[in-house]
Amino acid sequence: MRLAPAVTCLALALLLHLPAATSACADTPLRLNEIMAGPARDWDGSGAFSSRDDEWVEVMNTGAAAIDLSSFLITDGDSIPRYALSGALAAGGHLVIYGKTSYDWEHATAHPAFGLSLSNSGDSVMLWHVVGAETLLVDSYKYASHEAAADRAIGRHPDGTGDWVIFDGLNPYTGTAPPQGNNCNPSPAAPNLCGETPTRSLTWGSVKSMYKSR
Ligand SMILES: [Ca+2]
Ligand SMILES: [Ca+2]
Repeated sequence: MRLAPAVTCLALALLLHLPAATSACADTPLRLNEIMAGPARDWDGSGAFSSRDDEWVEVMNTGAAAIDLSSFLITDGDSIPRYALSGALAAGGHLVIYGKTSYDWEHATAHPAFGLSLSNSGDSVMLWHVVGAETLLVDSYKYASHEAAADRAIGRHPDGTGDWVIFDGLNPYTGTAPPQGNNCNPSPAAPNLCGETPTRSLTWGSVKSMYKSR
């Protein structure tokens, strides 16, 4: 069953361990856009595969202006902070947080250090916005185990705004449980495309800025 967004925000906010959570949803164009919970290759380009470090979560600025990311947090289903974003994200921009980035942040900030901690048997990813004394839920996605199989990403399609589908080009899903796969490849730090022509071209400068957060 899919809950209405307002109900989802209320239910999840009540579970939050962070101080002063509220039942409201934040008004920001930043969205969760793609999730790799079951990596089976070296996604972060470190030269080695790690089931912890090579997990990733992609966020997208779906708005028309740049966003200051300094008050956004990512948690998994247990609501423990896994990463606090920083810097800015251009209009239409995509940013990937790898498990290694999360692990390093957890170490530096004295949080339990497990990386993004995305369970392969199903979990949730939540994006929060700290506004004054309140911590508002911006976006969340709960996935099942078939969405977290090896090298399958779950992402919005169309990019930024669509429903969640499995980008399963690297490991096709043949079962019947929703969501289904689209046989397209995961796209960390790039638009979630599947057959369509990119609507905007990336400059080399914008590509470099996306990877600065690694
Ligand atoms: Ca790696
Ligand atoms: Ca993507």
